[in-house]
Amino acid sequence: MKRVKTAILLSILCVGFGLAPAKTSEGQEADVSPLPLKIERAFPEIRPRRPVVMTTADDGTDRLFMVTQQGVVQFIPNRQDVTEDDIQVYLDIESKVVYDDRKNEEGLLGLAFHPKYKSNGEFFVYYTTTDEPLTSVVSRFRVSKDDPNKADPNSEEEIMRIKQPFWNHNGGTIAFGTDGYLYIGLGDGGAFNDPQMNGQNIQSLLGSILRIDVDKKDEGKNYSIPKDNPFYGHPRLARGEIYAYGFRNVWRMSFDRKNGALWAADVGQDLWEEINVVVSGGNYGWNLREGNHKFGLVGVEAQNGLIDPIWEYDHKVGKSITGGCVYRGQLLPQLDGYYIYADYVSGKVWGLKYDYDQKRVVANREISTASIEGGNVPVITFGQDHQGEVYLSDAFGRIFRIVEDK
Ligand SMILES: [Ca+2]
Repeated sequence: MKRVKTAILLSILCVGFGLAPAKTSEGQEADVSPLPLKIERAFPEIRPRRPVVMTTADDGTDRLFMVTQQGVVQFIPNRQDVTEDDIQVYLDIESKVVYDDRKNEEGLLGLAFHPKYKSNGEFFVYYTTTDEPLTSVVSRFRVSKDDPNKADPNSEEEIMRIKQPFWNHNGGTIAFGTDGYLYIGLGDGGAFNDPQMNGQNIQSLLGSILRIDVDKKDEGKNYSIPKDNPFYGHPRLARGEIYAYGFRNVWRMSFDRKNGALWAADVGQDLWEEINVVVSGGNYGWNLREGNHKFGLVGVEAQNGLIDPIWEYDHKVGKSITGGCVYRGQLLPQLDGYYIYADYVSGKVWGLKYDYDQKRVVANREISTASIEGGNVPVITFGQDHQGEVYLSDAFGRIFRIVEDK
């Protein structure tokens, strides 16, 4: 009852200040006033093809690496005045990668530099290969021995192959946690409703986030399964690689640089887009739940064992979430701790603040896209540079940054 009264009071206060209160389906109240920030073009002279990853090698050089979904890893010096002539090709595997504009969930989808890249020269990619049948590959490559600006194209070592039943829902984010392990986000395999029930099947890698050690090799594998993985040591019951499961198609996950928390945005099917803070062994509900709601004929009400998202929005707000990262940069201290995300279809961008201790969202505030031609931005990914400054890119190859809205 107290909670209801507080909610009513907050609603009145918000209306009083001209703000509409926002609620998740669990009744949380959050500050939804717009952030006094806006999106503007970054690196305005360049327009790479579908830049689905933007990241740093964290090797002391201030290069911003960009992955084209078609299969090329490029970098630019991290200066706003760069031109097309400044773009350098680091690795070109386009001939190995399947990509088709009509099937735009395939391609070179992930890139992660080893935390010790500066000394070992290793980096990792995730791509859908041209091999039949449909397959995703996670591979290790190395920088060339005599040129720090080129990868050695012959250094590929496949870490893992994952068979894909359908062309869509390939996930594809790979990222190193602060624990030094490689995390791999996999979709449910595709089609509608997760027909193979991969999300809830812990004997299938699909529909899961994996956690592997790429510095060691178990017998018969090119990687090792960390002993503290939640399903370690029970190969007949579950795949030891699984860190968390119950996902439909995580489109972008990232680690909070301050505390190592893993954030994953899961793209919804019918009604709800969701944001999760992921813990070891967690079951995030798909395909029994979509957002905070029962899904499908066999869906279930919330219960122990299924973890609902920390935030959701419905398909009146947007139809396909693009997850970003928690801002820990220097240029915008007022944005510190906000998780930046977007919706690909509605073209809106938000900053969401989560209280890790209280486990509740305290703010979900829009960041203006009004100054961008067209007024909305079909964001396909987010990235961070060496300093933690955040970049966004859209399907047209435009790259953006966040600045004060003066
Ligand atoms: Ca979920």
